[in-house]
Amino acid sequence: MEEFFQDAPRLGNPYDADPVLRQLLARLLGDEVLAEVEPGLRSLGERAAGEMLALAAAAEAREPRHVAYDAWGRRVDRIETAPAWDRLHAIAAEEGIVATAYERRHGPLSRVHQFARLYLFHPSSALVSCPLAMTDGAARLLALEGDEDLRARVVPRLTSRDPARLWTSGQWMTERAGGSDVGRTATVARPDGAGGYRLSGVKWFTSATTAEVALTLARIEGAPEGSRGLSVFCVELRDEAGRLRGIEVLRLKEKLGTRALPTAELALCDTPARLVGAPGRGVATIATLLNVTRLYNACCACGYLARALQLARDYARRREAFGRPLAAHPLHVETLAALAAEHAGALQLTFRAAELCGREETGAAREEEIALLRLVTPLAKALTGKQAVAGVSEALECFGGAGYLEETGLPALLRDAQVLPIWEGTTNVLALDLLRAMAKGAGLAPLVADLERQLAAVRAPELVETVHRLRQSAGALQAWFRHAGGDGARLTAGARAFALGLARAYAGALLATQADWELARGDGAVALALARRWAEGHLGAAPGAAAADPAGALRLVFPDREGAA
Ligand code: MFK
Repeated sequence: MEEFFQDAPRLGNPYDADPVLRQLLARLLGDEVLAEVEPGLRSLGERAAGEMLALAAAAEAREPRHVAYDAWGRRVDRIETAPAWDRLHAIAAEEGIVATAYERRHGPLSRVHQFARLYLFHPSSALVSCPLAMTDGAARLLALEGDEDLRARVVPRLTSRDPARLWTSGQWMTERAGGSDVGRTATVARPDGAGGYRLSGVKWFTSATTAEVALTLARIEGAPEGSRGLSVFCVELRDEAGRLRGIEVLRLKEKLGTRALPTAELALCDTPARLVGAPGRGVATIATLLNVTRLYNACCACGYLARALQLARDYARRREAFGRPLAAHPLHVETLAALAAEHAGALQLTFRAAELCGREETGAAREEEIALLRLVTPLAKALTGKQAVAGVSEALECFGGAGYLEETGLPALLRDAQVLPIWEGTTNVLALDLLRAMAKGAGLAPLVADLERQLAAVRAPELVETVHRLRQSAGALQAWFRHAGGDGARLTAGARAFALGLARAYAGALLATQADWELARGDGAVALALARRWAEGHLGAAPGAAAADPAGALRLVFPDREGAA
């Protein structure tokens, strides 16, 4: 009998392999702008499936190294990264992954164009997308709140297309006392007598410590405790000779994934820094940066879902089992169809946020769109982070044992996806962020109004039942909120299910809009199937009765009652 060897999956151009993306871009950008940007997207896709993929594998294979001392015993704290990682940074600059949003060639639509590029770039970037996220957020924050020097000297570098000029930025928020509970930040800022500050403290997680600048939080000496005593500072990490300025690298973190990305623990020892924004407004100020990185997070989650789906689809045609390719087994196809729906819903939600973000930052957004963006940002980050982990895990299963083998490169996808629900605010932090944003703003009104506007505009008779289901889902979530509204404990206990349910209902409305638009253009079979499938099986339920019983939950988690607070 002839020996059998299974073919590996092959990655074609991810732009060409993604009709859902192309149709979404056609709707958001319009045919003319899409025709203009398409050659660039296609060539980036080509790079992502070829040159970048090889570089990402090489970067993963040579993890960053912390060199604390030189041969003569001097403290140097060099972080050595793989040449392939450095090359991926250069490609990011050449491809304008950050710059596209700031050049604004397509006005408010520039963010949508940029996100399409990031989406293609990210899964082959070995997480260079992480420093880019922080760089973009820092550029936005400094452009809005930086002093004249930072705006004139640093922002152009953060948004440069020239690999030799591009600077990246870190975002140092996390300290030992808390990643989510930022108010416990212990770093102290002392005035240096010349208009600047000196920072002292320890930063527990700092991503991409190879950056040239970083934005960080610290408490000006004498400021009150808690988050209201914090301010944002800009640190330029190195002097002209390339030496770190009052920064010691304590160690690099050993992580489950994102292994090419140097994540360090740092001691700030009288580090020179500049105040950004108003003193004591640190959390509100850095939120500008956070909201950008949260959208990057969502876009990168979509990128992983797309990559997982693309590989699993290819493999389904190659792999034979029980006498037929996997693609001829209805149950396998059903599994991939569910994954395709998750991917499409994630994409709609994320690109709606990008569309709103682009409108906001170019001054084109109406007040209700700005309010909507504030709600959609945590929703998109929270839902897509969860979807990426579940979706990539599902895709790995489609490869059987091969999906569990390091050499196939597939496990790295899952390890890397696992960071997405964690950094930039966990799912629970984002669910609570949603509640706070609602309390501070006009409640759910901006989201409900937009959801209803989208559904009311759907014309295709094929979508009547879908629209009905989506209205029901949104209605049940609103009803839950109305009932739980006055009960703080019940509201917070149900916040996660509420947020994820809302995200799913809103994504469903966007899928219905997309399907309606494609049907009107003459060929919407796939979009229609995606919207229907989503409304039939991918909506969330309103938080159940269990969430109304925090004491019962406590008993369930700590049956011996010892852990109960
Ligand atoms: C591949 C993708 C790349 C991603 C790159 C990631 C690499 C970076 C790694 C990291 O740095 S991860 C660390 C990220 N850290 C977080 O995400 C922090 C998570 N914790 C929170 O978000 C908490 O909700 C928060 C710290 C904001 C809670 O602090 P507070 O002080 O209790 O917040 P509060 O009182 O709700 O808000 C203070 C002010 O900020 C309020 O404004 P006012 O003072 O005017 O009332 C809020 O409205 C405002 N604010 C808070 N969050 C906001 C916001 N404004 C706009 N947008 C937001 N998201």
